[in-house]
Amino acid sequence: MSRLIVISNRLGDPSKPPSGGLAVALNGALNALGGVWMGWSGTISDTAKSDGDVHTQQAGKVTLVGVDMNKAEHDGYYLGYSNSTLWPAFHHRMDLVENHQKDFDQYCMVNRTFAQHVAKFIEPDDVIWVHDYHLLPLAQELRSMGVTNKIGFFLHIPFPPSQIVTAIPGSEWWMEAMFSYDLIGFQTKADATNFRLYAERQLHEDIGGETDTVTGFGQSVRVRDFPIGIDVEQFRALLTHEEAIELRERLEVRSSGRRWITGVERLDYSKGLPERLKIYRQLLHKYPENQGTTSLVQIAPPTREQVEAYADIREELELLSGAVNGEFATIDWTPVRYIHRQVPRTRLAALFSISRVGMVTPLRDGMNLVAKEFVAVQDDDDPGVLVLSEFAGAAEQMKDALLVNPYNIEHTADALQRALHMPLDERKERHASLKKVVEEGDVVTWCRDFLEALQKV
Ligand code: GDG
Repeated sequence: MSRLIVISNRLGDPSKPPSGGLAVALNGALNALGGVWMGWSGTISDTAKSDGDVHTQQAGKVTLVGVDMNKAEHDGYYLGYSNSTLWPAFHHRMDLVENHQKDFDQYCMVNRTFAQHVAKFIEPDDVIWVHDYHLLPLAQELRSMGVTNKIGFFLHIPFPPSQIVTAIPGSEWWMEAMFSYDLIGFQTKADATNFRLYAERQLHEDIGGETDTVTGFGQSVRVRDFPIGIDVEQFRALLTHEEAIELRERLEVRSSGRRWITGVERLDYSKGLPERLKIYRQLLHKYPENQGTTSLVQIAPPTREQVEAYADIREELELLSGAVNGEFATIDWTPVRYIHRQVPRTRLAALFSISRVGMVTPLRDGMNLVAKEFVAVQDDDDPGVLVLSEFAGAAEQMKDALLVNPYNIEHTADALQRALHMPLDERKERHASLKKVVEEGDVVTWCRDFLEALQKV
């Protein structure tokens, strides 16, 4: 079996146990196969050389390679082109896209630097797995250095329709570069189709029938959906931690006769947070029986605060949650509990498990793992209901959630009302089907399927 080389924007901290499912799955595959994980160390150092300072550390069969960045690189590659150009555009927010040549130049340079560093560790039989939009052109850089190994790429965020792709400054360059991969994995069939249609519409290629192979720029790449999952057992096990047990007990006492609607996501404009508060406000207006009995708990930890669009969304959310509370709160009932801090995972699991509704209503999302985490910890005998945006990748698999269009405030408020008052039999039936999807498509399966497909190319 070949060794595995993983390259992602951020290298996990090996001194801490991996918290997310992705780190668990990648660590699992790396430990089984041996290999290298390379990414940004998390350090911004003004003394970092323009070609990056590199630190290596051995953890069993895995070599961890952390690359430092200087401020110009971090600003241009990470805050700039990755998160102010690609992220908004891939989430259909062309109004937020910034276009700065210096950001694009840093993006190209950092990708080249990453390729130069990782090339030193690559052995002839290794397979290489590159992650996410920060590193779209990495394979082409490696090919130009003579690397002939199999290289796969997985995109964690949505892949937009071709008209959006062509509107992104720099896209013709990295679209061509993407054809240097052997395999590209997307979250959904819809994303994979968008990629194929780009080849047909922009490159005038014949994409033929049901084949996974897409041709462009004289090269061919395999393209398929690999929906990511969670580590189901690890997430469920959080409920046995003392902190989770204690929180559940406290919430259960407080919530006798009350219902919780829960939302958890980074404070990102793609997650539809202002719309969620408007939907909840509409629920309280249209169905006043929920006043005094139903609360929305919204956890939204800060993210990418140096990017301007994120400061704007924070302000909007604070105004809206204040307004809903001002309008509806009573002395002994708070409608919205808005927490703008990171909450420990044990507490998240406990909160999901006592919630009547999981409200996962992004305006656009690659997959959305919160939807799967919510389902994983429901009580089979009295499960909560998942209200899920049709614009989350997860909607392609989780068809027994209540699927909603979060832009339609009125209809989504109706769906929320339906979820809050759904009879037990229907809740159980929907939950059983969703649980099967989550268990059968866990993160270990995702990782194995991708690597098997890459080996076979
Ligand atoms: C990208 C794509 C795709 C959230 N708040 C807290 C916290 N979280 C955890 C959640 C979940 C994770 O962060 C978020 O994952 P998502 O999938 O929901 O979203 P993104 O961060 O945008 O991830 C996405 C994913 O990549 C994987 O491919 O699904 O579409 O955008 O695990 O529980 N965790 C803790 N405290 C919090 O306050 N501890």
